Amino acid sequence: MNKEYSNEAKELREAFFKVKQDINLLKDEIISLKKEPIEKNNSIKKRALITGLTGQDGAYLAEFLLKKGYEVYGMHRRTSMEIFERIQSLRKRINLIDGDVTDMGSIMSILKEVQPEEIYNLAGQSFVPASWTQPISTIKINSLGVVNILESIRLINPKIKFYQASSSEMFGKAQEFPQTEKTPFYPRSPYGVSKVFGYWITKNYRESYGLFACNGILFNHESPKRGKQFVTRKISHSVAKIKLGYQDFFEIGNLDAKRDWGFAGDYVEAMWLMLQQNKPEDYVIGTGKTHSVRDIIDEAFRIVEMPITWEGKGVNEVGKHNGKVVVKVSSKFYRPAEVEHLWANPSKAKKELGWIPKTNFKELIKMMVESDLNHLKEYGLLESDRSRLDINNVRRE
Ligand code: G4F
Repeated sequence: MNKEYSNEAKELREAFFKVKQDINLLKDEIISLKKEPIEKNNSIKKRALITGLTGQDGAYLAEFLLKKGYEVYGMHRRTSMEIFERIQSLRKRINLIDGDVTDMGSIMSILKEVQPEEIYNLAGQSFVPASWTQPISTIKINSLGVVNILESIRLINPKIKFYQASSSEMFGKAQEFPQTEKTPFYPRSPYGVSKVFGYWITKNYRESYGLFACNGILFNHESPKRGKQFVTRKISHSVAKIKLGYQDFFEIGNLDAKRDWGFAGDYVEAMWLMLQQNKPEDYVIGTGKTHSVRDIIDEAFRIVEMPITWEGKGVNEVGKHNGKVVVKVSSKFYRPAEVEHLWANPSKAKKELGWIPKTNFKELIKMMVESDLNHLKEYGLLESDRSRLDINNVRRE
């Protein structure tokens, strides 16, 4: 594990692991097809368009809709480096289309060409801290992107059903606990503000033009496919690296922020259910339970049998295992304005959609930590992982 490699050897090793990864993904695809055959559906295949296909939710939703027998079209923004990691095993079954929600012309052409019955708008700048450094582009994608799609639907085919990925970040400095569809919004970041616009314009097009347009107000939803900058995955990946000796400690921000954390795989079903109702409505989707960032860290270390204790206060607080520091608080990860506590009341979704989350908090963290452990054991710490790390924090391989 702790070996030095020449550049050539490093490249060969990466290429070898890439091939190994592709073979495993193919195996997974065959297993999943055997285990869960496409539901028999005698009617003509429904066609769905997903924007933001390459993100965590896009990947789970595409998989879900394929199992339901849909023809799935995935819109993605062309970048110099194509990122299809999360949908690798589904790629052959999805129709990929280049498009950009900030460019209305591109959406109109796609709607004409694909003629979808349902559109799931999952495209977005979803990392809250980035919305302070890039507020304008966040608003272009998260706010103007929504009205571009709604206008395209109105002009091309107002019968298309539309799902908008709204967010619990809109509640921000929450005005009541737990939060329902009626709780007033108080966003605390440019991200939250951009999502409030997306929410209202969706509701407005429903009320103005009779579009079948729904807001799913999703609370935090996580999985092994979550980006490593989000706190749950940052913790699961860091704890797995510490357990395997790749890293000594990791740094974290506000330990006491509380969220209602659920499993993304469960939440995509709720998105689909919203578009299958007789009437378009908005729904809060969450588990109804909250945990702090500290709870996630405690649980993740418990899973790898390295229980920790906490010492100190504020930015001087540390988490120790057997007297050795494994977690350090750093103000670097504090936000200009924090959302301290979000807690969902998903009763309406339960009553009207018949939706309930299947995965609890402990199962979610276990799934994420085990996935990171298994991946690291199989492929080691790849250069692609290393480039995203704080190098001072990592022991050389
Ligand atoms: O994992 P987070 O970055 O997610 P956040 O900001 O709650 O947003 C996520 O959920 C929203 C739904 O409510 C989505 F709309 C949004 O797109 C995204 O998916 O941070 C969660 C909490 C925050 O309070 C943050 O301050 O964890 C706290 N935190 C503490 N230390 C940290 C860290 N967050 C990150 N990302 N990194 C840290 O080191």
